[in-house]
Amino acid sequence: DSQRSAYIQSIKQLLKVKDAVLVAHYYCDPEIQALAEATGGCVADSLEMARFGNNHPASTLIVAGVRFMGETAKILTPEKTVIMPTLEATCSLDLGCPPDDFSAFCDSHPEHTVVVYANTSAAVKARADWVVTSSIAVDVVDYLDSEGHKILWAPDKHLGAYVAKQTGADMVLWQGACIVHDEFKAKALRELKLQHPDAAVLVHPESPANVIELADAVGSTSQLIAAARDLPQQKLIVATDRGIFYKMQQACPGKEMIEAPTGGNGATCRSCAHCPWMAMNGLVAIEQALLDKTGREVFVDAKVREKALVPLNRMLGFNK
Ligand code: CIZ
Ligand code: SF4
Repeated sequence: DSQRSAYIQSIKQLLKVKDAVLVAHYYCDPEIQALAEATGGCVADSLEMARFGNNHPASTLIVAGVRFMGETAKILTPEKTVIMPTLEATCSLDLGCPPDDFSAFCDSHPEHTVVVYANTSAAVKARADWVVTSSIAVDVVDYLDSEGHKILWAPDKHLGAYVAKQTGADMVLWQGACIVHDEFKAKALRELKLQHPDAAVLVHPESPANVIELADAVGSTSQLIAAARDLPQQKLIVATDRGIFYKMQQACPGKEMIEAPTGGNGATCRSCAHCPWMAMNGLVAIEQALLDKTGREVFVDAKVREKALVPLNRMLGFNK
């Protein structure tokens, strides 16, 4: 409608005036992803968002995603102004891994190499030897295992269990979960597969193990988009945040996409799987952030930044 297009016009103008670029995650609402694309920004997973922000010449980054993504951007490019549509956009994995408790957990496993998922606070990253995203978790752990490391993994227990299974590495796991992916249900998915025997099942590894077992492809958001394009099936059942359908449909426009079921009673819940924090990145909030960054700018303590930069740079420099 006309109000939405007025916001879009205003944001386009403000991005130019403020020398800013919009970096959006795949789980943001489709109109935000479209706006990032239309304005020379990017739509990506957290690893590529970090790379893009790092390499882009704009002096201000608007990070449409969740808090840890803004923090990562600030850690990597402290000279830039990093703004988020709202600093309230957090993540259940980050919330479920408080730095002090995590540090005590590390202290109780002194012989372990600490590998943390990108979905953590800067303070947790500062305590880690490695940061990984789901797109490189298996490769990094496989490499560390081959070098003889025992691994302490945090915070996502499902992703940790999946990585341990794939690599055979010796891993102790923090017991965190993503409130979105933890809701996918194996029983209902099995029933949905029976209704659509010709469909391929795509699952993000933050989902429970019994859901992952039913998958034809398991991977990070960018890996699932590639699998959607490359698999021969014309029908796809997808277990991850529904925001991903925007890029998935671009990657394979002819294919039919079905949301994997959440909730226990066998009912396919349409549009349940959407991160409430990703959903906070709306047009109004983006415009406000560009007009007045007060209370929306990301800062990271200098000492924390210096420590967190080490495992983050390992992640960015890792080539399997
Ligand atoms: O679930 C998330 O927040 C993901 C998949 C983040 C990422 O690595 O892009
Ligand atoms: Fe965190 Fe899950 Fe939301 Fe991703 S989808 S930001 S892991 S709560």
